[in-house]
Amino acid sequence: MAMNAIGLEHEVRELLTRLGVQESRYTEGELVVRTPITGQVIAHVAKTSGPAAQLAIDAARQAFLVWRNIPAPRRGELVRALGEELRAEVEALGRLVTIETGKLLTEGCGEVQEMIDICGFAAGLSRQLTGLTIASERAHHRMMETWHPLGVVGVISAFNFPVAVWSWNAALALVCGNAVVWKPSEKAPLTALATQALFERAAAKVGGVPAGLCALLVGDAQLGELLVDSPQVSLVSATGSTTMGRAVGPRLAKRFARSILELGGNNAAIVCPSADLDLTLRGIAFSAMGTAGQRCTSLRRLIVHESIYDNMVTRLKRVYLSVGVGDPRESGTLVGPLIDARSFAAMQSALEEARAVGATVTGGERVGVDGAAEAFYVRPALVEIAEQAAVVKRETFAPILFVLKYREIEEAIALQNDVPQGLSSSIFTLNMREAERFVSASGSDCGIANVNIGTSGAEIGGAFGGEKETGGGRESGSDAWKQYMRRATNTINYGTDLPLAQGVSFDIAE
Ligand code: UN1
Repeated sequence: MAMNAIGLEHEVRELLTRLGVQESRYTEGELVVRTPITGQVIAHVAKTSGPAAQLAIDAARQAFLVWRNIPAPRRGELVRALGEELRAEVEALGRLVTIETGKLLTEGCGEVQEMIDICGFAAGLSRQLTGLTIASERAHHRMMETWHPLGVVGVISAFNFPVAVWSWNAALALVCGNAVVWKPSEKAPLTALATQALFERAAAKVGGVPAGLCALLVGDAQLGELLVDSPQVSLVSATGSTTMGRAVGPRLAKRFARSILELGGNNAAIVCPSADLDLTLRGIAFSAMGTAGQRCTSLRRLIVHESIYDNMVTRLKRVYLSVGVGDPRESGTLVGPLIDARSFAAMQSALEEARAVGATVTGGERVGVDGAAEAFYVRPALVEIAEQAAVVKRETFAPILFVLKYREIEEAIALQNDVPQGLSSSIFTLNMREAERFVSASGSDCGIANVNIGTSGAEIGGAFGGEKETGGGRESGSDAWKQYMRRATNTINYGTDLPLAQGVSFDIAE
């Protein structure tokens, strides 16, 4: 396949200009940005220095002191305006996401749609930040809960959803009255610069937004550490590997700061004898091969009933051997490139490890693409394996699908749960007992448990996150907003007496 490599750097310039990013921000810097589509350099971004990052955190704190007193529905107007800017630029920002991460154009635009959706959700939420009233045991007393902004919210995001994850956090944090300081992945600073520019555009249109309310720190892990250790940052929401979470979590706990951790996933789907196999095949294909297996929700393990195993595996092999691998901008492509050489090496070493324990691997080899010698394209790998060996229990951020066989549903659920991670899971069945069992207390132990859809591609309306080594955080919809606020319990005495709770008497003589 021929590829127009020369045009990419020029296109990036055009997109960034259109999205409002100043040229000097991406031409004069020490951070070298490559596109995984060809492996070529497309920009040089200036890193934020330590002192500049500290100033940004200080400014965010000052902005918070103003922002917290602005009524929430008015704060919602800023988020609505951000959603409008994003809506106007879905194509441009979506294309930039594709160039920077290598995901398909439909997925790049889908990511921006996810941002628009959460802005809509948060704008509505800005009029629904409600609290409870609670029956008091004392006469002429009222108890209630009030929710208040926290302060500065730090967001650390990964390369694979370079902008949507920021928006899940920022949209909620902003309507809740917080300031936001964002440290994106070093591999994806361009989409972050563009998103920041769209935010500034929205803020200018709405007016009255304190300077420094949303800040962007571009650079390496040290800037993330600054957010983690800064006493001015009340909550850090971090997305990335379990290794990163192990470093970040205890440091935040040490200073009693809040954390939302979205770490590794090792998501499985169970395919039962009654499953609609055509639908199942499509569900598996999207979750396992979509985004080249580089979603935290990607399907990594398939647990198939022995009665349909051969049929399922034969059909899957056909799909794996014929799926279009190549330039994510081309319409025939379903699997784009891996992010970089390290990711390719990790995939190859996982496949080696699987072979060493007797697994049969279909696919997995590097695919040559014309004009992209420095890029890493792979055929997705289907790996038949007898047991859930160590390599299966680890998250390898690449398109590897391990296939296991089961006999009894209990055994399948036990296999599904027998990994350290707990993000997403699915069951494909038309048997309501199996489906209900799977979503019950003794079923899947994950934060997401689906029936007859794959493990990836969650909507923003639900709370997003997982259990065990996935970190336990929840972002996005439902009541995830509560994590971005502090709760106060208020007891108000509107009577003339002072009764004490629990019937305690404490009468003083004057
Ligand atoms: C991620 O991979 O970090 O459910 C997030 C999904 C997307 C989000 C993935 N909505 O696949």
